[in-house]
Amino acid sequence: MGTSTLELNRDLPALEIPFIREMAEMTYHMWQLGWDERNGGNISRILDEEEVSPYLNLDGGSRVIALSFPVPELAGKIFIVTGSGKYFKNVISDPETNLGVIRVASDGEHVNVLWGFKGNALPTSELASHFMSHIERLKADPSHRVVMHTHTTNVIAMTFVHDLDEKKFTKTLWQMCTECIVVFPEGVGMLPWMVPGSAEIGRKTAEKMQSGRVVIWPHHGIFGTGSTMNETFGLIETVEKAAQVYMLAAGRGIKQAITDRDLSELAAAFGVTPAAGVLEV
Ligand code: 2HA
Ligand code: ZN
Repeated sequence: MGTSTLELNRDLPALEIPFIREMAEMTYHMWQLGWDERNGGNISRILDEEEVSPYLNLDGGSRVIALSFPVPELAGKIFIVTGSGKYFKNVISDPETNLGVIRVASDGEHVNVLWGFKGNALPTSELASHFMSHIERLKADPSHRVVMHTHTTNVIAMTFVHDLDEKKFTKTLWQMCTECIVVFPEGVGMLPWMVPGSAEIGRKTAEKMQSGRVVIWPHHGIFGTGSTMNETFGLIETVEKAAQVYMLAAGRGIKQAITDRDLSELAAAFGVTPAAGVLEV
C-alpha cells in the first residue's frame, strides 16, 4: 500500500537512489569497523525536497506513526532514518526493510512513511535523541543535516578508565592526535549514564548539542552531527581514533605529550577557537 514501494520510478532499484545508497554504504562501512554490533547504532539525515522529489511522492505514504515527543519545529521536514532493531550489516542487502523515509506531519505529532520500513518496521528507538538534536543543531547551523549514533569501541572503553568530566575528557582527546583540536575545537559533551531510547536522554543529548556537535554516552557510545554524512562520520572517526590512541598509550609510561601551549598554537594556526576552560595557557 504505497508504504514500502516507491511511489514514483517504481522500477528503479533502491540502491540507485543517491540518498539510499549513501545510507547503505555508510552503515555497512560502520558495521565493518566493529562499531555497530547487532542492532547497535542509528542514523538520520534531513533530506531536502529537491533531492527527494525526483524519486518519491512527497505527499504519499499511507502509513502514519505517532510520536510520543511532539516536534513542531520539524514540521514538514523529510528524513531518511535507520529502522528500530535493524542491523547496520543488513541495510545494503535490504534497504527497504532496514531504512525508511519519513516526513514530519504539520502538527509535529506524527510522521508519514514515504518509503521503506517494510514489514511494519519502525524508525530507530533513539528517534527522540535524533529529532531533538536536529532541532538544536539547525538553530546553531542552518546547514546541519545529519545525526549519527554508533557504539565506537574505544570511546566506550575510555569511559570506563577516564574521568567523565567533559573538559578533562576533551583535553585528553585533543592530546592524543595533533589534529583533534582542529576537528572538534568545541570539545565533546558528556552525559551521565542513562537508560537509552527515552525522550529524557533525547532532551539531555540535545541540550549538549546547543554548543557542540559530539555527545558521548558513557559505557554506550557516541552521537555526532554535521552537514553531510561524510563530515559527520569523519568527526566521529576522529574522536574514536583519539580514544584508540589513549587506550593504547595510557598506563604505559607516557614519556612526552602535546602541551597546552602546543594545542593553543595549533588552534591559532588553523583559525579555530578551543572550548573555554580546557587549556591552561
Ligand atoms: O539502535 O544503539 O542506543 C540501538 C541503539 C540504541
Ligand atoms: Zn546505542
